[in-house]
Amino acid sequence: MYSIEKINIDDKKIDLITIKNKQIEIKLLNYGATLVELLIPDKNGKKENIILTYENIVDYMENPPYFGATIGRTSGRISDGKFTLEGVEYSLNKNYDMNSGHGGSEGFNKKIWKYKIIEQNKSISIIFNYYSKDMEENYPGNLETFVKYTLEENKLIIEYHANTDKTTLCNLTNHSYFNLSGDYKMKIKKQYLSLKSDQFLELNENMIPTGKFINVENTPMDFRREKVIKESFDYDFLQMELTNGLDHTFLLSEANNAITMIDYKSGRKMEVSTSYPSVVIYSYNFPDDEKLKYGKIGSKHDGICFEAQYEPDGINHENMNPAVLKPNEDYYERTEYKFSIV
Ligand code: G6D
Repeated sequence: MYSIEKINIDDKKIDLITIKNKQIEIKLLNYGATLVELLIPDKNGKKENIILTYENIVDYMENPPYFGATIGRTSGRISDGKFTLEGVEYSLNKNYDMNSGHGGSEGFNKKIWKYKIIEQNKSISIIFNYYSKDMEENYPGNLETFVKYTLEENKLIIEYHANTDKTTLCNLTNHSYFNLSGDYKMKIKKQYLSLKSDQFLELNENMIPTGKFINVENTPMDFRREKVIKESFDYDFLQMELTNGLDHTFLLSEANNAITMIDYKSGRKMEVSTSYPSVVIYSYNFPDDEKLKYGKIGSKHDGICFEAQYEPDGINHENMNPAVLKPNEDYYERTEYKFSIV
């Protein structure tokens, strides 16, 4: 089932699309191919929202924390906004201090995407499509991008497809902030996380990977055994002082159920599987009084992002995935969120 609400914001024609099956309901915007709400039942069958949502749709036009947005062409920071491809140096717009971040000043999160909805026997999907022109934000190549959200029983699946006519960078992700308590009744600190990752990337003071892979053993970054998230915040650890919380790239040792988050109070469990080699975990470390739904004001650690992707700034490091897409190659990545009750 689906429905569409038309909203005019200045000269922009925005659609708010609701899609649901028996277990899950999502709301999306064609602006930024953004996930606005994600409702799933708790242990008593009560459906509530498990991602951070702005009270007013108009706030998605700027959206500094990138709530629910599709990030492109590249997720995370590119050091100094510079990279070299096939001998040519490119300079991106620097919208993150001295760096470029999340696709530049006007990333894919600020574009109006075309879309179509496909209803099948056991699933319902929405496919968003955006054509990014050669040298948009100073990235080379015309890039045709598709982001497909599918509801299938107790799963939300996000698939990314892209093609280019010139060698370029491509690293697409979704930037939803999860909080399984439902309508964010409780901070994420009291929720549990396990992560199949043995190593994370060290960051320098500008939040760019130094190129060093650190073993998680004996650090607060060790989530190999399930633990309450607060345990990691309570630790004195320079890497987390730098970022005011979690804002790090973890290399995944296993694709299947790589991330598990549980809220024992509501009984909600989310398992994330992905084809991407890593995930950036960001714990909403710098809220800015965002006006959230249910009359709340966004505050530190109200939500946590699991941005499955290639390592940010990989193009500038020999030992990382560069996230380069060549003509005649098909970019295809898939991240699945499976919901159940514990
Ligand atoms: C990303 O890693 C980054 C953060 O540093 C940033 O501030 C946030 O998006 C909005 O996850």
